Amino acid sequence: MDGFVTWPAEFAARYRAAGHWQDRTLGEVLAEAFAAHADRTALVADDGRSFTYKRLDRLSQRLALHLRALGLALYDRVVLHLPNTPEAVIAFLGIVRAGGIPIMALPPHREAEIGHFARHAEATCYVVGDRLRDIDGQALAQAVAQDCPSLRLVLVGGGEPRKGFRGIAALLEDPIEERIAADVLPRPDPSLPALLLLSGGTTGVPKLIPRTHNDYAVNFLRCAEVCGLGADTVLLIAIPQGHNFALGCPGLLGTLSRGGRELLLSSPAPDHVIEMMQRHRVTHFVGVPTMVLGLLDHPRRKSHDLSALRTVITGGSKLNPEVGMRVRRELGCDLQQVLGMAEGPLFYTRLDDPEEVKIETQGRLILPDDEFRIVDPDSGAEVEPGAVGELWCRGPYTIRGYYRAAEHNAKAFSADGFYKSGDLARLHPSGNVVVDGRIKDCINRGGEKISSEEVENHMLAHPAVANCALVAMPDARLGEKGCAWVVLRPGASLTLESLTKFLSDERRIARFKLPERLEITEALPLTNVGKVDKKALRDITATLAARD
Ligand code: OOB
Repeated sequence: MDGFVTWPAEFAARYRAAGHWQDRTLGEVLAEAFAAHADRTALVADDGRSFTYKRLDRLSQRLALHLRALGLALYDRVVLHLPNTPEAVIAFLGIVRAGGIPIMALPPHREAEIGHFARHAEATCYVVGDRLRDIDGQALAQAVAQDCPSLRLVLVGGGEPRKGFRGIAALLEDPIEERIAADVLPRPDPSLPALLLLSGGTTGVPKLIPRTHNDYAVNFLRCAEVCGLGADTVLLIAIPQGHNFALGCPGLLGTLSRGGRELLLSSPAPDHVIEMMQRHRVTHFVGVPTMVLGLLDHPRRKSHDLSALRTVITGGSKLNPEVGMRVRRELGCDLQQVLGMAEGPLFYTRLDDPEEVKIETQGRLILPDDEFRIVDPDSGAEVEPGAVGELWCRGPYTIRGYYRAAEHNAKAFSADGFYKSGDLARLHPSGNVVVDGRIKDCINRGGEKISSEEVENHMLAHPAVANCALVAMPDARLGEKGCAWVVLRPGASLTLESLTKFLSDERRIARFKLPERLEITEALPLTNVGKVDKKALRDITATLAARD
């Protein structure tokens, strides 16, 4: 497959010999779960619908057959862009079972992001929600289709499909399996990509992350084990289903692999979450630290029965240890931290780690063949144990390269194949790691990653902007938000409103990427090599934000 970087043969052999890679497709791994738990409930949604394993199996196979009949070929890329509804689960499973490769877009993505994914990967199909919060999905699809010649099929989830589009609901009602045998579905090579995740992003355009059947299967199977999931698990997902954390860490797939049940919520609003946790007797809460805080601080928490809750699994951004302590104290359940990345590496605290290790560290890698280094980012030399350095990783489920990104790959990976995370970390005496900042140029807005360079490129297109920088400013609830620093063109003026309106209406970028503060300056501070001094800007921004 062009643009896909595989593991060197000696590593592939090692990962197979150790049993991490089993040369089964995701479809085959999940078929086992569908057969073993047929009559159990696999999925419950907050719209009241619920699905047994048998029904999920039948519907996803039906959709796979329809996709095949509609012309989807083996390894065709499909942009998957649905809100958190059962259709998102069925479509994911259906695409994978048809041998297609879903690109896991996030609901807030708009023309800028979707158009880029579709063109870059030459997608042939786009699966879009009729509505994605305040976005008109079908209008978005019309705009993307105009600009992406490879796109042949648009499938719509929810609502009435507009001219030229097909509705998922109608396909799911048509029992094509009575006309066409399942053996028309091609079997993908398990060592090739099964899905494309999105990178948190530090570059001008978001990168696509190829995850193979072999690597993603061991990813979610092992996560389910590390998190202690079982047939009695009710796992709550309120972050986007297409995000790695919600999909396979352990997420939907880990839960299914154990015969458990996923409760899929359309919104992470604390009122809704707490209500659903009580009603469905949730045992595992999955969320970013902002959501954990929302739960702890909920004014009516005590009047809700959350006694089924066993574990709060949190990651995506740094958990304040104080908040971690409150989980045990106020919710009376266990806390499990995960430092995860779409590129692969997964660090989890273990359920039998000492209490302070669970609270103060972000965990350790999950497979014996996982490797990590903490290095001086300039020389690549390992730092003294306990010192802070950049975290590098390599292993059976960590990619060796982004999809179709040879130039960037040369910088993002070491010569011997370690992924350079851009995160700063140190080794804790327990053997776990502690995240201690980052060197990559991005903003972590409550777990949502914003690439500064990407937004800066869009800002530079504004006629009033001569130069600019986007940096993080501290925020009590979200951890960080974006602050734009702008040098104006002579005689020009700019307000935060006019800038965000431009980014939103003209540049069509996702709303979470919009700057939330604007500072006008005569000149941006520079480092002694002449680059914009982001550290200095972050420091000034923090001071300004603290003053308000
Ligand atoms: C998860 O994945 P991504 O790809 O959205 O973001 C990865 C980045 C990491 O490089 C790190 O900067 C940050 O998010 N991060 C954390 C963290 N977990 C992720 N920073 C501090 N503490 C943590 N616990 O965010 C992700 C993927 C799978 C599972 C969980 C999270």
